[in-house]
Amino acid sequence: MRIVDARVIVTCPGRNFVTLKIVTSDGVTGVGDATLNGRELAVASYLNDHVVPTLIGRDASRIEDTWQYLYRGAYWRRGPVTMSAIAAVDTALWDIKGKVAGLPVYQLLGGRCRDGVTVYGHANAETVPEVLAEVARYVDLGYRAVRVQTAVPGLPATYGVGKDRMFYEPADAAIPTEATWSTERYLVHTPQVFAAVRDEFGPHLKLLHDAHHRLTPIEAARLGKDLEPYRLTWLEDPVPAELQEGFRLIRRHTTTPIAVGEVFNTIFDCQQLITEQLIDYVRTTVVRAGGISHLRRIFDLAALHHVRSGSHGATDLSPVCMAAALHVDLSIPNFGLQEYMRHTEATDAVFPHSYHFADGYLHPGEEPGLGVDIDESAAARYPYQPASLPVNRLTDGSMHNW
Ligand code: KDG
Ligand code: MG
Repeated sequence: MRIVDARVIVTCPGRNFVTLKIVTSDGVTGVGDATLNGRELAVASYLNDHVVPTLIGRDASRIEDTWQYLYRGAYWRRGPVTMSAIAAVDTALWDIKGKVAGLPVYQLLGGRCRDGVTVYGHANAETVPEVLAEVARYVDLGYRAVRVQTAVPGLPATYGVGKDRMFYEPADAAIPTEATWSTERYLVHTPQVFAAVRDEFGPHLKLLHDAHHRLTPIEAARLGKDLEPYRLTWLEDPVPAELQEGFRLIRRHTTTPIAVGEVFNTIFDCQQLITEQLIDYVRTTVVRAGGISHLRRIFDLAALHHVRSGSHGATDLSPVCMAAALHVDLSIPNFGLQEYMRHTEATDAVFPHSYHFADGYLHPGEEPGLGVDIDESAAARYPYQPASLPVNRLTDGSMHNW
């Protein structure tokens, strides 16, 4: 079974997505997500110019060998562009393998470890009373876990708080918009938000919060300590993770669990964090971390060290990535939580899928392969639109992390 065609499809049904569709000599097709928010065309070019020509004629059943070929063969290892491109090929080949076997991919990965995949949604709003109403909306929908973000009083706009309620999308302009940040204001405000949410919803709802890489280790330690009474399931991305040793300092001061990893692209980005047990959840996902094959390696290493998965599932990861993530989530022993930001109706129509939400869980469905596809004629109706993620400045104008 040879690869006879590989097409890179860029579409913008509300936001940009890059999808690879591989076709075999038997007419079986497989899809992989290659979307890298704000840098979509870089991955499309990497695939079109450097990967697709090497795929034609290759044996579609050799997933690991193809992964090694693309990883070692690039010479320039790692990085989000390379690893998103490799992820797309790997995911599409797992999809094909499942279809050929007549089995959903989670069965090829060892079968179910659980009945469903627990997901968390995003409650975000300007004020505390408004965010309480948003959390209530998710609880009413059946969610068992909710991420909570509010505006910080005194700042014009804050990460995680969008115009739309269910469909937060930060990539909002061709040239990045500029946000303003004050760590001092944020550190005072955030514990008050969680005090109110815990008070309203009691001890059992899982609560999460994303600091989005904005703190220093000692500031993160302070926030973790101040949040301890509200028993968060995790505090996400407290500091930028280039300096992995920084997490030792956070750990020394707080029992608030730490989640990191949506920007990681290989096992080497989280090796120290995992093996030194500096984190509790690793948030890598299929498209960012080299596909199903490499993500499984990360989660296996994590399992040895009592670290659980918490895969990224923002709207900039396509339904193809979400479907693939669910097959992994269902089949690993150390699953923690899966992020689930809903896609718009237009996106769902371009990517018909069998996964579905029920009672706080996502289920990948029982279709052979991943159970997701791209409707190419629907995709063609939504041409690429340039869109960038914002940048962030402190109140004195200095550049900060967004
Ligand atoms: O493209 C960037 C988004 O995926 C990111 O801002 C979302 O941090 C995020 C999250 O946890 O979903
Ligand atoms: Mg995040």
